[in-house]
Amino acid sequence: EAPGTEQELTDGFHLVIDALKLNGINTIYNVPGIPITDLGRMAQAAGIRVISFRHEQNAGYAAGIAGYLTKKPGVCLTVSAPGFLNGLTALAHATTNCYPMILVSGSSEREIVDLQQGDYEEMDQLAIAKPLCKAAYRVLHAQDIGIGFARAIRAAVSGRPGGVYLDLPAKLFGQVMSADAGRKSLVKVIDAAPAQIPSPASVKRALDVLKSAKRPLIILGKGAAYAQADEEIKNFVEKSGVPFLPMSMAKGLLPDTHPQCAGAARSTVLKESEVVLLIGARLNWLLSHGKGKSWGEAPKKFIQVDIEPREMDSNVEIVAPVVGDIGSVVSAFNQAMGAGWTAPPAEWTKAISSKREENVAKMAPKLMNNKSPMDYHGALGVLKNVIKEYPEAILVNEGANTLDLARGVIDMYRPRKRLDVGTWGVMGIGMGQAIAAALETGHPVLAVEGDSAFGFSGMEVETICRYNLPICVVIFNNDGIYRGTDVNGANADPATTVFVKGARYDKMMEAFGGIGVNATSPDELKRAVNEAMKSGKPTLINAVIDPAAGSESGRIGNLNPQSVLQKK
Ligand code: OXT
Ligand code: ADP
Ligand code: MG
Repeated sequence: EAPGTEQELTDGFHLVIDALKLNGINTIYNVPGIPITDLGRMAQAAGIRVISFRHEQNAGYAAGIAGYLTKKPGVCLTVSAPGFLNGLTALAHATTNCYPMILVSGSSEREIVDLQQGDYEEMDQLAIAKPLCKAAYRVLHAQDIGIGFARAIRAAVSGRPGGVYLDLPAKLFGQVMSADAGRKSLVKVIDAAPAQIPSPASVKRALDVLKSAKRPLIILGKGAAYAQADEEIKNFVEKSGVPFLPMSMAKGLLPDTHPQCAGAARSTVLKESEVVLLIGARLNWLLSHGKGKSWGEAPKKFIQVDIEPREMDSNVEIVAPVVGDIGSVVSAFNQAMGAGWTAPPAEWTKAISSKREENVAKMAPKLMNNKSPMDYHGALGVLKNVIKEYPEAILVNEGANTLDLARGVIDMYRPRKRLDVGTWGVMGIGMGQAIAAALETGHPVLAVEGDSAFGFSGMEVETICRYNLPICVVIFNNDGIYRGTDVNGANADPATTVFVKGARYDKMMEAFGGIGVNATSPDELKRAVNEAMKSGKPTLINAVIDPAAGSESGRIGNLNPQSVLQKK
């Protein structure tokens, strides 16, 4: 180049930021450090929201649920080896749950890592990430940043969504190239998640099977909620007249109070149904793999709608597989049904309604008790009314008893308002998911947390206060995991499942300037939550629950292996 002619330059830092912005990614969930601290600063300066957490796992859970809520990949940014590994659990979780997410991690010198010469935070991150996510890529040259991000975005959201790992070695960020060539190297991903239209034959086969059923059932899973085809799904369910059972995170896709909702008659519909249409729900452990005692004696026929062809016949035979995206499939159903659809026999729908009414009536008085210390039902009765009053609020929920009982008690009214532990039943999603939900939707968040569950991400209450988010955390404090009453007969150590008795989690929130409340009765709880929902101020309520109230593993105690030798 001739001396004196100044060429406009760009570098790896700026190309990463430009690639994100070009593709409409406006938020990064991160923990700063070498080599990505400046990337975070520059991204913030360029107008991207950079949310800094206290631990990468929580940033990762935030990114995953942001992906679920928005259908755009949530981005988590971490440092090398330990930061990467901290984020990796969340990436695996996103993949397991079909949430689109990209984990972007800085990494050490390739040459030194490959020769294993002991670099700062040395680790072959790409190799480690690969088996735990949907796709993993490394970018070595600044001119490939554009294509690297395009691949990552498309891999995360197309087909069955999932987690993608993107490895960015430290050296990449400082690499310089001409700004013009840099701009040209960027890729705007066109139609990142193309519609996948089902074959007309598969649609007809599915409707024929459904129509022929005397006792049909629709099961809605979180794939159906993710699809954002809310109107189409509602129209289809209502037009069909078929009872529906929402999986945990599909609650609210249609209101739990909808006359066709069979959520409160779960055992009955699983046992007695004859044809089951799965929409965005897998026949995994949560549905007892589609067989065995919970499915009863009556022979079943399964129809399944899913974007992933390999999901079909994964556990039992699927007589009518429909492969496509849920929006396209359900609108094809709606069109093909025409006007002449007859509702299922009243005998079936009435049997379900009466079972449902029976269960609801059985539960109602438990929800009204004003015991102190509280039991689960007394406290949940209050929270049920809060969500009824604020149906736009997002409910985040984890724990064992705290999870299982809240799922049953708290009715949901709108789609994608219930966010919980997902397919793995993982503790630790709480604060990350609450923070992302507040940021991505602008709605208030109510996080209902077991005291153990909360502990996995509790330090993020500082993050909640720092960003002044409208999050109300209610901790069901029963002094331990499942219960606070276990005793160790062998030595002076506490039993493995119990915590410090009478702990005051509310003080943690006060330490960072938020509002802390200790609530010992349903009345106190009600006052505190209502105040939090009204004020929108970061709030943590320590709800004192009877330590004897819970049961081992909540409703899944049957999954614990038993020892015949164990001395009781
Ligand atoms: O029809 P029937 O008669 O059967 O009745 C059903 C419904 O019809 C009825 N129902 C209703 N009745 C009336 N009204 C209404 N509105 C209504 N709605 C429903 O109620 C019953 C039950 O309905 P449900 O819930 O739908 O059905 P069911 O049979 O339970 O469904 C089966 C499942 C499997 C689908 C369901 O149970 C489910 O989704 N379960 C998920 C369970 C789960 O994921 N649990 C979390 C993991 S447990 C555990 O391993 C824990 N750990 C270990 C650990 C984990 N997980 N992660 C990590 C990273 N490390 C370690 C730990 C540490 S839990 C845990 C901490 C626990 O302690 P905490 O302090 O946090 O919590 P507490 O227990 O509170 O102390
Ligand atoms: P749940 O836990 O609620 O039962 P799962 O996570 O088991 O739900 O199942 C979700 C399913 O939805 C997955 O099999 C996934 O492939 C599918 N899925 C996700 N998004 C879509 C979509 N847009 N169209 C079709 N299927 C989808
Ligand atoms: Mg507990």
